[in-house]
Amino acid sequence: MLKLCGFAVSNYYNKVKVALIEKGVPFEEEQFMPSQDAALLARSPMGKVPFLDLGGGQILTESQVILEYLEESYPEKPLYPRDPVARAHLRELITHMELYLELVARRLYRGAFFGGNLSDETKQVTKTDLEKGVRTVMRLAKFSPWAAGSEFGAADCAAALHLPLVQLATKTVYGADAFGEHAGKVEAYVKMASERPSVKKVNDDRKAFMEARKRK
Ligand SMILES: N[C@@H](CCC(=O)N[C@@H](CS)C(=O)NCC(=O)O)C(=O)O
Repeated sequence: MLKLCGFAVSNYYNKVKVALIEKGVPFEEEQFMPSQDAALLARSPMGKVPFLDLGGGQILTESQVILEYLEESYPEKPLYPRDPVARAHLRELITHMELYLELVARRLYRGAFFGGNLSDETKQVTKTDLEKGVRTVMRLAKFSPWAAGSEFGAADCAAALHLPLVQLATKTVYGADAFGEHAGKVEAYVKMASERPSVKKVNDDRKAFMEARKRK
């Protein structure tokens, strides 16, 4: 059986978990925290999570690579449209969302979630970069009602996990949502997505993980 490795607070781990649940693919989970330990590096060369253990010594890293593998291996419940142009646009949206929004907002996570210090320069440069990321994502996303159109798909596996994190980080650091005038639209989308059983499951698992951590 496929084994999804990582931990329940990781948005990239949860992106893959939502895809597995949506596609109805059986899987197990094994907890790994990101690190530079040799044991993890032997499985995940950057020491990141998630990674997917396919069995037989085959391991895949990088959430988007894993999503594409799942789509090709389990096509019965597709998360991508058939039309090549629509497929490409969906991939384009995910790429922009991750490169220009989530990865940029990630610079704030240490300060927003772990009590670390952020320099004024980091805050300022990140704010400017986030404005560009928000502009590009709002131009490419449809939210009609799902991120790439009328069907829940791979873009939602990413958006449902990344967008609320970007909102939370920016509200915490700047006291204002990076989505600015689009904040209400994004919030409505996130709320709708969070009612979907796959997304609800990963959100519940994340809360349980965090509660268990607090008790330790
Ligand atoms: N591009 C990677 C990003 C994964 C990622 O950054 N995961 C975080 C946890 S949410 C991590 O492992 N961070 C540790 C690190 O960056 O060294 C993917 O899509 O899988």
